[in-house]
Amino acid sequence: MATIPNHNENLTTYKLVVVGDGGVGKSALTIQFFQKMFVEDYDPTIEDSYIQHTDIDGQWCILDVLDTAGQEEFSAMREQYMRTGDGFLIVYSVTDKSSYENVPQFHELILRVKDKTTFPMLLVANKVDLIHQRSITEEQGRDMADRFKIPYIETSAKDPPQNVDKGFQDVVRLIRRQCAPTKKPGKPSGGNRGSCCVLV
Ligand SMILES: Nc1nc2c(ncn2[C@@H]2O[C@H](COP(=O)(O)OP(=O)(O)OP(=O)(O)O)[C@@H](O)[C@H]2O)c(=O)[nH]1
Ligand SMILES: [Mg+2]
Repeated sequence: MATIPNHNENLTTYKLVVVGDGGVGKSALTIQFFQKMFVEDYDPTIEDSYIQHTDIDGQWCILDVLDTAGQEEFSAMREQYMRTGDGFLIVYSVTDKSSYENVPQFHELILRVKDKTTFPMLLVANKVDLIHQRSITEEQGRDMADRFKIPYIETSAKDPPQNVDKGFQDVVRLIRRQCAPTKKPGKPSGGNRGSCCVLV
């Protein structure tokens, strides 16, 4: 059984932002992760946020996830929410070619807003359960991720979920890795326990 987290402890908060075109499954993934259910209906999001204590690799933390609007009419809000993110899931649907083609726009905007050449983010190819409607192959997805030097994951928010928890957890791992103290030669590895940067 998992240890009950001590709420008085100074837990690290990770702010994750889920971006991507409208209808690719950002809300379905987020709701599957937080509420363990699949939302069948499409109800376009304006902006929703979810917060939860969670144990990732034996370290408790607070996950604060912003599920954003993919629809073009809300695109003016993008820079604002990107400023707040510690890590990003860039989601496209393997059944929707234009959502794949729009990935570079999200990637570029994140780097521009953060004024960085790299930032913790994960390319998420969602709806892989829809095998017969698939128009973007795994190879195309991996090529895009390699081009941006970011990790790639294939997911399905539909029951039974595939890689949903791993997607969110992997972004936290990327943030932690970025924050981990560099190992000095001759010194024992301290890993990234007791993270060097509290992101709250
Ligand atoms: N089969 C299948 N359907 C999915 C999956 N993920 C989402 N959907 C469906 O796709 C539709 C759109 O999903 P949403 O999660 O609302 O999409 P969104 O990216 O949040 O869209 P916006 O809020 O407009 O940006 C819904 O009908 C979902 O049930 C998936 O992995 N597999
Ligand atoms: Mg949504």
